[in-house]
Amino acid sequence: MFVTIKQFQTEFIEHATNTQNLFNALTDESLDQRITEDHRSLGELALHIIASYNFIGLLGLSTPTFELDEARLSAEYIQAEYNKMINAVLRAVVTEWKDKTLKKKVSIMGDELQNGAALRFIINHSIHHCGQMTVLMRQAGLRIPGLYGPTSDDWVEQGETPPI
Ligand code: NI
Repeated sequence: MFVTIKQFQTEFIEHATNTQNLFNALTDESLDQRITEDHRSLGELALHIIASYNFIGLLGLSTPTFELDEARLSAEYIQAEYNKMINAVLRAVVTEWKDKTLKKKVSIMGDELQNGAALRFIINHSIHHCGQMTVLMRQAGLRIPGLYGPTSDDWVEQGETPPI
């Protein structure tokens, strides 16, 4: 769990920057990419990541609630909504909480956890779905930016042979 706001801020900015790069590689045509009809499409995974930040509101922070506007759905809409949400989350945590707030316990859907652990959970959850997105992005033929390590596209672009 996070014990200081600074610690959260540093990691959140790194994660949000990586994820924004990933979302920026999406195209309108790729949003319906899916493995089977029973699983989320690439666009649905991205929207799920944005909507998962609605959870932050349950911690008492004044963050916006994301609601999908079907009529505006596009890669550009997803990229802009993600950007809006992460900036709001970062601003809220940094301005509304102190280090000691991270130790306070909060009850979420029957589970009691500390705020610092809840923030850790929300980032881990996003990483989990980003990994799923990269598989669908590969299937859709997109150029995949590195997240927590280089993708094979990064290696090739640097003139290297991707390791097996
Ligand atoms: Ni999820």
